[in-house]
Amino acid sequence: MKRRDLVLSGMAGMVAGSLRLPSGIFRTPPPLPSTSQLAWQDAEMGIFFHFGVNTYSDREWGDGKEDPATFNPVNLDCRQWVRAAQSSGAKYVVLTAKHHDGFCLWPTKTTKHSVASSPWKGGKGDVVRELSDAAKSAGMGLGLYLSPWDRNAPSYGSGDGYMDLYITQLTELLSNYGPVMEVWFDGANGEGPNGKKQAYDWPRIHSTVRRLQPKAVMFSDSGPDIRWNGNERGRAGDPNWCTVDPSIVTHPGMDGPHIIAALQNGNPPPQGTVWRPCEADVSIRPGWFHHPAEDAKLKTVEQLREIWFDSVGRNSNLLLNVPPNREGRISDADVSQLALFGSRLKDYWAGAIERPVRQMASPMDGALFEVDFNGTTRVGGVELAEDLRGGQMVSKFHIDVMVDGEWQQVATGTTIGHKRVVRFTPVIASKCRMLIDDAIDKPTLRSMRVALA
Ligand code: FUL
Repeated sequence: MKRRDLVLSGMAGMVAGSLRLPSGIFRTPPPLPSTSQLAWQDAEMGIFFHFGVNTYSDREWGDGKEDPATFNPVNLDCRQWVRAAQSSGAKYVVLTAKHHDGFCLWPTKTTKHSVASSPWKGGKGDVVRELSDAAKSAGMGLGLYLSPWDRNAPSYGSGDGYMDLYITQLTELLSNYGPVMEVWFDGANGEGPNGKKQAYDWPRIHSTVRRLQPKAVMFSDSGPDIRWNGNERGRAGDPNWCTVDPSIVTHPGMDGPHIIAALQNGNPPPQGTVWRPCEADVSIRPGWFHHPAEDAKLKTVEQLREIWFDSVGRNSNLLLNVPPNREGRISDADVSQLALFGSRLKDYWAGAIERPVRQMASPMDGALFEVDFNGTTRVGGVELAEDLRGGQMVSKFHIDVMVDGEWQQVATGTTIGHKRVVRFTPVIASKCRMLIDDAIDKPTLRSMRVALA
């Protein structure tokens, strides 16, 4: 959106003084995040655990005919999962409580196709309980994935009959395990055991979550609270708006280039009327479930770091899948990779220059935010963050550094949002500044830090 589209109000903005930055207001107020959405965006990174009968059958999609007797994680240790997750810097975990095969990792009353029919702990085990306890004591958020597609439930495809079962499962999960931060609805929707497809009653599903866990955010292609990023490579779009036009992706499972573009980029206001930031999911391994043949095919730490730059560094959360193995543990290779990834991220920001942002009047057509290094230093990247409480505003900016007393432009960017990281060829400089070239309305910068190189 261009400035000429704004209704100029003449009001003094957050960006003060003689600037010619848009000082307009919306005809209608901009979409704003809820407290839960903001808290979730601040969490930035989660670890996904795909675990279930597929772990034992060595498949990615079970057909629902798996024998529960195959499920036996003799050394299950969810505290080890959570420790591994934390070492990467992640703040929440998400478990496949039920994948498309219909096998439930908690002792549900709705079906025998669950841990209760397995030999694990004599049928008295409950993976959801163990993970929720481990996450709680580590201070991590808990997310639960409950696949709407169920290839085991005989009622699948029957309409209300299956919806009743699904709502009961959701009710069990959201009533018995303490606070749930995120509920993950997968877009995959195939046929059930009778060859029938099910029409999902999304309003009923959403209202159940709101009633039982009002603070949880709901993920799906179409939200309602957070959206899929449009690929399974963990890469967010550029630009990436937290706001969307909800009439484009109306339900999970839609496909086509304009759907993917909407998921990747969102839509700026005024077309974007709903706050629905994105989550980028990707697996550390080729598959989502653990397969021994993939033990040596982990993404490198360098690849993981690039994924972080292209997701968290582009106004998206990152949900990195690290699948537990048949023993019920995260394999050693994955554990080390997570820890190394976490420390590489810390290294990148070690010594970063982070001062209270100085907001200055600029002779140029934009707001100016400047950081003085108090001497010269070699720098190679900038992290910007908008204060989203007033909405997401910046649509174009550039970065200059001062070299030998002269400003040099080193990077340009589009949206900022929760976080935006831009990297540039390392340079020895004495100051760094960010200029906003275009914005929806008056932006407020939350922070700016400059990475040493
Ligand atoms: C997809 C599923 O079909 C995959 O098995 C996996 O769970 C992935 C995260 O979402 O839609």
